[in-house]
Amino acid sequence: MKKILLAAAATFALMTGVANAADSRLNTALERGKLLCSGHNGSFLGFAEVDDKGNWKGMDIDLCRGLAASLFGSSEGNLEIVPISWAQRWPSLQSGDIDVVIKLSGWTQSRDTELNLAYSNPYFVGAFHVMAHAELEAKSVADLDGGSICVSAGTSTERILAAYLENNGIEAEIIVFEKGDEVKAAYFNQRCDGLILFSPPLAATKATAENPDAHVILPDVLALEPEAIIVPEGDPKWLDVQNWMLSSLWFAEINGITQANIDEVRANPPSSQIGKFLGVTPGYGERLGLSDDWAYNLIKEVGNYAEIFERNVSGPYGLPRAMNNLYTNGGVFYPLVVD
Ligand SMILES: N[C@@H](CCC(=O)N[C@@H](CS)C(=O)NCC(=O)O)C(=O)O
Repeated sequence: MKKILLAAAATFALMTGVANAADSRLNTALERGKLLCSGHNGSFLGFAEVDDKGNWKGMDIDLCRGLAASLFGSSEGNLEIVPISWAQRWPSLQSGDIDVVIKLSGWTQSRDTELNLAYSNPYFVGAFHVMAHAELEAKSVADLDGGSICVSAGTSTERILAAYLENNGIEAEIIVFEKGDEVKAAYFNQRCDGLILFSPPLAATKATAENPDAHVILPDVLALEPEAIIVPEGDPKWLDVQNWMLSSLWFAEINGITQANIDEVRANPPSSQIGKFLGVTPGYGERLGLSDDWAYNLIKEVGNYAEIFERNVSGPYGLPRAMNNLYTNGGVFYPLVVD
């Protein structure tokens, strides 16, 4: 009887994707002693860029590094960036080839429901725009009617483009490629009249083009997309770690805690709340299954949210914080309550 009950419980857990604490991917990563985090198949400017020696950088990579530091104290020797395409994100996560998807991934209903994925609070909100060859003199996406637009396969961008064209009665051919580099090369080789990208990589693509003035970013906002960290559904412990990591980046920013001053702040915390946040007094880590000084290790490794944004996005590509600012500066982000 007991056996049958156990088997039934296991089947239920499989069907619903409910994991107990022991099967959490948090434990899998801790036991392995290494975090397996999503990379990109090529360079995705601002978020996951790789050089010819295989060194990664970018905002998503910093979040991977920060997560590894939160788990292990430092990312050094404890992080593997696994290069995957956009389309490989979900199979790689489900198979365990990666522990987490941190790859500028949009929260869409089909992914949320049909693919059994769970989303953190968004960490980036961005707009989709189309860039066109200036010689076409297009003033909006409607002026590309009868033409073509290039897009990456297996992305929400592909669906957003199709919906926008349909909703606005614009007849443009959608040409898809698997790799971001192919999409951009096709556009630059005049295979398509327009190129749709998320605004940060689009700004970067224009800025680094051979002749930036030969391209115009059209003003239409095709959609806004909130980007979140994604874990398998039914693993609340692992999801909690993602949410508290993101929150800690905003908590540090709002309290003026930076990579440079964190040791000073920790030596003399200005409040008991900040003392707890930095692990001077216990509590902030234990409840998550982490060490109490995990947030200290996180900020020490990558800095606060503003520092990550400046290092990867606004510094190199000039993209303003805009709605990705803290609410105190007119943006949409805020930390959760540290108590
Ligand atoms: N947010 C998208 C993924 C990002 C995306 O759509 N990337 C597109 C538009 S920025 C692309 O073509 N990226 C260029 C590249 O892969 O280099 C999703 O969740 O599916």
